[in-house]
Amino acid sequence: MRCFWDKRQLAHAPALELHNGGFVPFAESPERAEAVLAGIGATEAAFDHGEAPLRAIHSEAYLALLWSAHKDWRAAGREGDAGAYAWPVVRRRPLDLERIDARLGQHSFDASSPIAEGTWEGAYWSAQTALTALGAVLGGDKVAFALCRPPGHHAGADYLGGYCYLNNAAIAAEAAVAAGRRVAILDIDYHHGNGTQDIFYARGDVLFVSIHADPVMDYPYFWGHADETGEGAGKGATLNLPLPRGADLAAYLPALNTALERIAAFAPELLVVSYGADTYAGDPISHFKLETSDYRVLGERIAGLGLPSVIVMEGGYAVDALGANIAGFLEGF
Ligand code: Q9C
Ligand code: ZN
Repeated sequence: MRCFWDKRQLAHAPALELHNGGFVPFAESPERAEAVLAGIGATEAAFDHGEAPLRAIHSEAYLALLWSAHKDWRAAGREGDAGAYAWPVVRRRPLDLERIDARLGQHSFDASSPIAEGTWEGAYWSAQTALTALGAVLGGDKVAFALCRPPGHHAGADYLGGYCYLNNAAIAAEAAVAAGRRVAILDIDYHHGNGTQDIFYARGDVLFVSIHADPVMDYPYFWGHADETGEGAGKGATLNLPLPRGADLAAYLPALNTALERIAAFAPELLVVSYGADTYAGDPISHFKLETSDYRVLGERIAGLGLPSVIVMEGGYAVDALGANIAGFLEGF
């Protein structure tokens, strides 16, 4: 399988995140990418597709903020990484505010996704890596892997969160639609892919299916409940399959079968897989019980759809096991 990666993604390296009442080392570290590279072997560099595919998903105001936030933060006399501390949850108005703190609040849904000096560069090349993997599949490869970090599935059209800034999977999916393909997205990260869901929620032309920790118990809490099924033209084109904490392979496979049946019924021409290995039993921030050998099974089952597929990396924070957990999935696929 062709694997794509761009070392400019390493430029994104926030120092700390707010976690359970204190600041701890940022879990979505550059070392994650190094671990995956050691696990999967040779990679090909990303090709620059420019900003147009990013603008097809994200708003101008949001992209402008991502691009300038760290500079604006410094200009305001701040040290450390940029991040919001006030959010317009109660009083939402389309205000055109300039203050960096206001703009960060308008475009964030959590406080654990700092914007560091290299965040734009890292996120930009993460998205370009997904687009390059898509290009390989559009060019005739049956499957390609995009080693993307920062990840993307929590990022919406105009908001960041969950270590995500640009929604790599959505950007690739929309580029595939623009290339004339009927597209389904399968999200198997531990966490619900709220950003991807939001982006396609009112659209019937892209199917979004997610298996994740029940948001009654786990982040991102406010999305991913089973009764979220899409709206308007998108009614029925979102399927959420939440699982309880502690789910092992035996608990996971029935949900995967349901997901695959729905995808097959949608009859897509291309599949985007948001693959997070934070379903691993040893993951430090998650609560499923999949083992390294299980990822080969997941890869085999999803490949059984027989669809041209772009696999986009999302989470996975057990760095020592991450290389094997990604490589096993790709080998199974
Ligand atoms: N105390 C991805 O896997 N932190 N993002 C939760 C709970 C955010 C995970 C903190 C987890 C985001 C792509
Ligand atoms: Zn996750």
